[in-house]
Amino acid sequence: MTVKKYKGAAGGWGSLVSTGKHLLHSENVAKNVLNLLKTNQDHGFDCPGCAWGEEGKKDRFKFCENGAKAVNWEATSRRLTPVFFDQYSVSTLRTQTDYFLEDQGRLSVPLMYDAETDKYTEITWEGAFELIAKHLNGLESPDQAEFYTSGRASNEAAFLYQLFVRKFGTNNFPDCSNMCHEASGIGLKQAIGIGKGTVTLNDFEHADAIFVFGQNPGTNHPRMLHTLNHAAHRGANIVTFNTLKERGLERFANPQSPVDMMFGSSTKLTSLYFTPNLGGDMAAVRGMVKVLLKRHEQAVENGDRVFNLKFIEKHTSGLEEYLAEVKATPWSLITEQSGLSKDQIKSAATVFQEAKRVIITWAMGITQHKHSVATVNELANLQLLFGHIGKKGAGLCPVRGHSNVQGDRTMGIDEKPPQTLLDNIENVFDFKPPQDHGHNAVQAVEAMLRGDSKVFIGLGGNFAAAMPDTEVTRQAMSRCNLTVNIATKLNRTHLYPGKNALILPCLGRTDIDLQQGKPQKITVEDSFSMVHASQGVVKSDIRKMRSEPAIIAGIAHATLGNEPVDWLALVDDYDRIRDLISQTIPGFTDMNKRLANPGGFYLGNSAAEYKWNTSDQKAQFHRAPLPEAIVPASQRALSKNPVFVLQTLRSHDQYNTTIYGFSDRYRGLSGDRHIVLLNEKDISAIGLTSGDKVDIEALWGDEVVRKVTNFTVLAYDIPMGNAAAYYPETNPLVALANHGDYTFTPNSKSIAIVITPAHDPVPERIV
Ligand SMILES: Nc1nc2c(c(=O)[nH]1)N[C@H]1C(S)=C(S)[C@@H](COP(=O)(O)OP(=O)(O)OC[C@H]3O[C@@H](n4cnc5c(=O)[nH]c(N)nc54)[C@H](O)[C@@H]3O)O[C@H]1N2
Ligand SMILES: Nc1nc2c(c(=O)[nH]1)N[C@H]1C(S)=C(S)[C@@H](COP(=O)(O)OP(=O)(O)OC[C@H]3O[C@@H](n4cnc5c(=O)[nH]c(N)nc54)[C@H](O)[C@@H]3O)O[C@H]1N2
Ligand SMILES: [Mo]
Repeated sequence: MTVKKYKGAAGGWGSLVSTGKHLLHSENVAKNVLNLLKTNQDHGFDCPGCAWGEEGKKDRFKFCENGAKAVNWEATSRRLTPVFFDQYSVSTLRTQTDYFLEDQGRLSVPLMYDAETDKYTEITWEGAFELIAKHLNGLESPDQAEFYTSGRASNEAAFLYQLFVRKFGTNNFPDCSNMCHEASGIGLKQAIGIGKGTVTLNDFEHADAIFVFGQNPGTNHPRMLHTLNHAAHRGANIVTFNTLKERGLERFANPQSPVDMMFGSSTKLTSLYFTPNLGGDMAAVRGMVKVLLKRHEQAVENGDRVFNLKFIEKHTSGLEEYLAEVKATPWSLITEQSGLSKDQIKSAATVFQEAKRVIITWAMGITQHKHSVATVNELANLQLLFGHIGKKGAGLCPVRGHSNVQGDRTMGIDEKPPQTLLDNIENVFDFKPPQDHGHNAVQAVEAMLRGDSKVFIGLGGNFAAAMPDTEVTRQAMSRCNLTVNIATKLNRTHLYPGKNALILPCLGRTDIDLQQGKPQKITVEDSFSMVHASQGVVKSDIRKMRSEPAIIAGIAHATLGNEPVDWLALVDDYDRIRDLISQTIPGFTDMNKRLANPGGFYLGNSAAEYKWNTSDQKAQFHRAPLPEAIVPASQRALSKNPVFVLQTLRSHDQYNTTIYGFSDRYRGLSGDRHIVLLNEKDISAIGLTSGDKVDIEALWGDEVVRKVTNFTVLAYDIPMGNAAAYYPETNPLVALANHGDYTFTPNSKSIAIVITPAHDPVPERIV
């Protein structure tokens, strides 16, 4: 384990060197150079990394360092064959790291679990489909099955999947969005009538100020740094709220700029950087509004104004009640909860007030708390006061995670489907889809645990590692009669099989997808509601892999026959799937034709056109009191030791549960992921020294002990009382019931913990 402060800018040579290393590790260098040149290009594939959008410019390179990692990781030449499972039983594989599991290469044949030998062996595709059909058709009710989706699935795959599952008879669609941006969807729908961001990439070129909340784009959306870089060069103010001083938000050297690369120059991105307490953003924004309200009232006395009264009058409701709430919020609570001083909050308010056009972006630092919906509402409130929605250069921008997580929802991967979707399905396919809400991810685990749900099917992802309360989630999976995972790489979830289990190997974004000898394209939707095509270009060794649409069609055909569609014929030509999407999903008319447009097409955004699809057809101010405390007194009282608030986050060398390596370059950390970052003063206050081994125990208040052991505590620039550690290693600390209000999203960014010297400081684990 080494700690060394990273002094350089984000990007620059460090990014190039890292990209080269991962290129070599793929053992597929020549082909992957071609792959990288096709990343995010017209007639190429959409980067399987994040959901940031494409700039229209004809850049030769449209990938970033972490996009390159994702491409190299998928397009490796290594193949995982049945021979591997001759060597390893599932129990032995459980002792291996996540890195080891995925590093074995691409899954290449369908596999079935044999409980007697505790090994996976090869099965035919037809055998696999029949087994699934037998289990599904044998259930007493379709609601006894769970159909998970991770956000890499294409629109075509997602559409087929939801059609199959609804015809089968359930809305049980737990998905990765349930753990991710659920609060953004719910909060924005309440406020502005649509659960998506209101800006396009072009808006960033016109904003005077960009406020970035709870997001680490240098690692998780690196192409956003280019956008921020342009904005900073234009003189726009970038204001950051992040509990950690993230290097990527401070300084950026553009690897595509010859000047930056030759002369080592870089750009200062953030002009004002605030480090609030975890969960303190709602308080900070409330404070900003309090400052602005006072200024507004003073201005009004002088016949002037600060708020955009014309916009408020014409487009909004609920102002009075909201402002009453703001007045009732005491400064003492605002400064205590945010950890920011009144002066700091005032300075943020001033930048906001002086900007004519403001964009607010956010990610998991906002959405993974108990009060996340209220916080998203608060961000919307601030924008509404100034009319910063619908005009050029202004708006709300939840930056999505998985590259097609937004598209999957649009296609109907939704346990609470809108009535219009259900009605459209009924009209087009002539059957009545189930009307009751289905299970989200937390409810799915609960149902499997109770034994109510007996079949789990995962379209991508790593459910058992991504979900909280690791032991409980794994038990839930093991109790199923059948678990099925459609995947590119072996992962932890596959090692917690039900009584029967299948792993079905699928093609990824970088692979050429041939159906009836004809290459197929798929489509995705980015954070800016742009839909575009994606197509693998470099020939790879696909063995027995099948495409996701083909696998779903195979399952559907075996389970339902040709009802309500000829599944297998649809897959012969994906244009046919898109024709059905055009008929069923609003905004997709003439999809096949419109895809011909380079860069794809824009779905539009009702709020950006001043159409508010809310209960009163107005944009709504929502009022909510600040939470009493981020860790309630009752929880603090569970221990005599000092209680810290822990966030679980991503390193620079991972994609969610996929671990590419052990270097968190911009944070200057490398070697081991079992670490916890604390303020130096906090470390001495609990009688420890940086580098000591510790155990971390969560305080929740039920009987269960939730603990991870033998972590290294490290002194770090982090506000006192706050802690940070990596996901998924710390997922065992989050109780399943510890989730957001209305969202059921695990509170992965505010876990109450105590830290004690390691009870058994034996380094028993392999890295
Ligand atoms: N390379 C790479 N790219 C990815 C991913 C990946 O794992 N690797 N994951 C993808 C996915 S699915 C998602 S959802 C996104 C995630 O993108 P992010 O949301 O950027 O991911 P996290 O690592 O969870 O980082 C949370 C950031 O918010 C800060 N933060 C945490 N809590 C708070 C808080 O309460 N207040 C404030 N102000 N700040 C806080 C943390 O310090 C950290 O900088 O990235 C996507 N892109
Ligand atoms: N503690 C904590 N927990 C968290 C989070 C956190 O910040 N803290 N973040 C949450 C968030 S934001 C999210 S989105 C979830 C992520 O949860 P998931 O989406 O379930 O997890 P991933 O790690 O992205 O899934 C990786 C696996 O997907 C498979 N895969 C990769 N590409 C493809 C493909 O093209 N097709 C198919 N079928 N499979 C593919 C590979 O087998 C790989 O092992 O985790 C959540 N969990
Ligand atoms: Mo996510």
